[in-house]
Amino acid sequence: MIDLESRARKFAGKGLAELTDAEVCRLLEGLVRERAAQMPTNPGKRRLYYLSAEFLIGRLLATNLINLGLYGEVRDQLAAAGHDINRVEECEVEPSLGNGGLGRLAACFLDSMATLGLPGDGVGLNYHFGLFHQRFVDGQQTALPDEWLAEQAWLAEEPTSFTVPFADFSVTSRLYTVDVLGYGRGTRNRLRLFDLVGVDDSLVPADSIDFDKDALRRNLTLFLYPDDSDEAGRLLRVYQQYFMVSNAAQLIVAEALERGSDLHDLADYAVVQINDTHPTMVIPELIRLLVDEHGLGFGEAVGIVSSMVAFTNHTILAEALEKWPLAYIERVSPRIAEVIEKLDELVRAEHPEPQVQIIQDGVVHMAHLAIHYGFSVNGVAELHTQILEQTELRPFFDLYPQKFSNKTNGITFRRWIMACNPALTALLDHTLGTDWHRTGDLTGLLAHRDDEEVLQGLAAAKDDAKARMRDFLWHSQGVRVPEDAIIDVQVKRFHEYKRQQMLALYLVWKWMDIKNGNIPPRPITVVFGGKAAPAYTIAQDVIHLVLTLSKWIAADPDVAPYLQVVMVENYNVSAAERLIPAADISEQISLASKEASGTSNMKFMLNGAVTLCTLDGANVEIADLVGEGNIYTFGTSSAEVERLYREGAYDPAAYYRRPGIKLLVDFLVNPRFAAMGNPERLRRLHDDMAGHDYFMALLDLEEFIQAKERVYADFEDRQAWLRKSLVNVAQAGEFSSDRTIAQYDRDIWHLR
Ligand code: 26Q
Repeated sequence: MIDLESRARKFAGKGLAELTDAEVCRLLEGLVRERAAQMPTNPGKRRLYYLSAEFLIGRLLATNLINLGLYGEVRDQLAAAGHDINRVEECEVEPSLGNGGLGRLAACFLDSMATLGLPGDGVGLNYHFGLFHQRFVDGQQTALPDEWLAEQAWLAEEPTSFTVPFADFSVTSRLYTVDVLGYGRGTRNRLRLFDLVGVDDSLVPADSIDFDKDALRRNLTLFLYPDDSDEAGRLLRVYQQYFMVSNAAQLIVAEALERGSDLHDLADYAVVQINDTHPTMVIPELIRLLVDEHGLGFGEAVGIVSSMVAFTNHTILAEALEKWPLAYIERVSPRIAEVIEKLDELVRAEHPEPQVQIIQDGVVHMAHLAIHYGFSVNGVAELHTQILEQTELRPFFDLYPQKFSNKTNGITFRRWIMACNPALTALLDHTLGTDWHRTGDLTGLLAHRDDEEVLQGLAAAKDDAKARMRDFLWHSQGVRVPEDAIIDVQVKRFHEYKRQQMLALYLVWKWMDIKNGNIPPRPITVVFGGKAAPAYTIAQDVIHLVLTLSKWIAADPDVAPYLQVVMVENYNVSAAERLIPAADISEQISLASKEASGTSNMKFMLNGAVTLCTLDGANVEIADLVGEGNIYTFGTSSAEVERLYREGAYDPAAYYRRPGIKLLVDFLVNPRFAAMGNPERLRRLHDDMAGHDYFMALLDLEEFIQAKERVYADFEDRQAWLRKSLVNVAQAGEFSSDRTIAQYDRDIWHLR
């Protein structure tokens, strides 16, 4: 039992009812911290260190209360004192310490490791400014600094501190900890974030994200990278990465020593999972420490480290694979450059094939380093892993087939249904009991596919989520959404391969169709959300197109009652928690072969949305699970897309010339439309789509339009739709990150 009333008196000298929502929030944060402090960390000789440049943890109050088993009690006591717990939750700043999928995955994994009682901590950087805050000005994205640190409540300063030696200076670090509480477990893990002593927040101005990239002694942990577009920025990124991995390596060694390791047996004490290539330099750094600081022989050190480090790949886009000039690494740390050169020589001696070398033309291929000197390589969905093995990393798979495996991504159910969708959670609890909170098993729902009460319950839960979303959109964006609208959502980073531009072209088509008198049976609201890297011009242009379309349609009285386009400003984890539960349709329309997995697809499915997708990433597995009648797939297969690239056989101009397509693309340069936006941006996007279209949006456009019309029509058979929705929820258990983490442990980490 907790007594919030007496806690309030102690905390602020007034009753619970007298506190502001913000004060209640502080009170509850204190309660959580107090409970966490009493919990022991998960025990185990071999500990997992999950190294990641990003941990997109989102707000923590609600999920921490859920994991402590206190949420219901707190909600009820607050309600009795006149406080709405949702309003209280909104008083917390969101830590946006990640860009998107990769960072959010790391956060879900932390929750699952703690829930399974595995001894595993996250290790990363304590960015003073998280992912930029997005604002729309004149129909365009502007980027503002995200100053989250001043108001956060979860970081605790630790006595731990290390010296990180750079080429011509050294810096001191300081460790901060965020407790990670397992669901109903009584133990905890930690997210451990290193900060730079002497970091200078004043380098970042209030109104822009430009700062002095050369002030290295003062900026190493200032800023989370949204891209790597300029030279000074790229070099800073290497400094930042080395700062991260040097701290991580020193921590790993120090803790192993403390627990009795003689370092020859370090691999019995620690296993390191690296989240994409960003922390790859932990390999040479661990070797450096073992050799230079602890006197081990080079060969032995290489052997030890190679049996400790496992690598997850998250991308098949060639341009996103990290390659750093050796000269950069030399400037950051000559010793690390030297270790990498030695590792490269060892590879050369053994494997002469040029395509598997670590250093090629003076450039270090980070993934190659990680594969040769790690013991495990995994992809994040079945199709993705298959493409890695058969195409992208084929020469490596031929060398080391035993290192490769698939670990399909997952999401934590505590946040992505229990915290964000109370009505659906209550329905599932009522129908199935609460075992699914831990097992993730929702297949019991299948027995209810013809159960009228459950189907109506699903409809009511969706209505509840939609009401919450409307409230959110009204209060945060000033947008009104009709009560009976179909909610059709595409939320993710703006990137050409994700093809938001294809959905925008569909909207042009739909606008024309309604203009022609084809009135939809109910209003359709299409919701976009996402940020574009500030230096990624075409992605900015696509955002601009969406914003301009939104304005254009809203201004057309013939169409506005039936079609609405909402572009949510500053899409982040908190916005996702409001939008995803409300969705009827989940847009997962990447060019097949390009999306490694996707994880929002899993969140939407769990919340009862029906997926409209290409057979890409984990969509393929979703389609297998729910079966043909419960998902809409369209578009060119990944094998065919790969062939088109290989043979240079895609000709966008040929598609552009088709009359139906030309009409839509040319709408971007229609003088009346262009006058509503920025003609230069729209012209550039038009020309790119018509003549270049690297990610083949026009290739699948016609099929996409047909599929969308089918989905909207099918939505009107309410009974049949609810059944599809039920099957999606029922089969979502496969995508619990508890399942994913159990597989990492079983196949890679062997923690217990
Ligand atoms: C690299 C170099 C310099 C600066 C920045 C970066 C950088 C930063 C972030 C490169 C990549 C990222 C993020 C990648 C990412 O989020 N990938 C997504 O990972 C998800 C989890 O596995 C998958 O579901 C998505 O399919 C994949 O796109």
